[in-house]
Amino acid sequence: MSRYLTLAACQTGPIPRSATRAETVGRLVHLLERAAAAGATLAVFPEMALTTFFPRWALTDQREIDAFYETKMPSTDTQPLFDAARRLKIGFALGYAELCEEQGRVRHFNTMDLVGADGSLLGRYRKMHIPGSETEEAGVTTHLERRYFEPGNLGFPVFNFGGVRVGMAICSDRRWPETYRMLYLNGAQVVLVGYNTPLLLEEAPSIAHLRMFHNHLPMQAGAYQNTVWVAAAAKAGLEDGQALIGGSCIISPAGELAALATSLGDEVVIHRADLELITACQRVNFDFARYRRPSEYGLIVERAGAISK
Ligand code: CDV
Repeated sequence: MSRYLTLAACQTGPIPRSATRAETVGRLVHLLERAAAAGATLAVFPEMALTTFFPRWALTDQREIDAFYETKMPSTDTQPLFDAARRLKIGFALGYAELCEEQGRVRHFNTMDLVGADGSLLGRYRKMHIPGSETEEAGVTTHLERRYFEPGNLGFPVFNFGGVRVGMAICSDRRWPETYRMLYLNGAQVVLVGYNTPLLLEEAPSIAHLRMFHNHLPMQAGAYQNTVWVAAAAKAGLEDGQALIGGSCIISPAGELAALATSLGDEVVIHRADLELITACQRVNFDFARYRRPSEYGLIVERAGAISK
């Protein structure tokens, strides 16, 4: 295994509802070309990178809703991305809305696929932490992911990408420490994250200015506390009337922001990740097998929320 892996976080600007899949895939191929030209061999695209972030709307027409989902990966529309990976010798992780049939029923997942540098499908992750609600609440900015997706059912898998162990996480997943710990314990060295984070959501006005801080804080903590590299790609800018935060980045196992987006548009954020830094960080603070106390952590899997007295 080589000591270095050059990572690319391929941020996109808004993907309007009016864009065709072919147009959007064309933009993603262009980003992949820029990433490969800069020396990257593994890239990550945002959550739901093929469509507008439709869970901002309470849609009711099932045909209209189903048009946002992919039923096949690759499809005729997405095949150019897989061809580009093979041509450019660069792998990628792609977030999209997945519609499939499992256990005799139709399922909807918020999914990310990992594709190898030969264009083959290496693995799949389905978002675990589905935020928001199913229906609109009066006076509240809506985030209706629970209307459109069920929680993932594939665990926190880690895949072999040319000798490097890679896991994935999708948007809200990045705020939960369990995500990184599960991926770390499954052997991850690199965690690829895709996200769509609205700039404004209902929360205490006194902390509204901390949106970008709260974007990076859990990813930096997750990287540091689990000694993994994190590459995170945002959808950014004003998409169909809603401002998305951006801030795509690459974070080292020391928790440092190694590279950061400077725009709210299509942009490639690159960093040559030193995989040896993982061992160095483990040496200083995190000899996990020696110091962790799994026998004392039972509550973490027994309870979802704290008990109220
Ligand atoms: N797409 C997301 O999962 N968004 C969530 C919030 C803002 C609802 C996020 O953590 O960014």
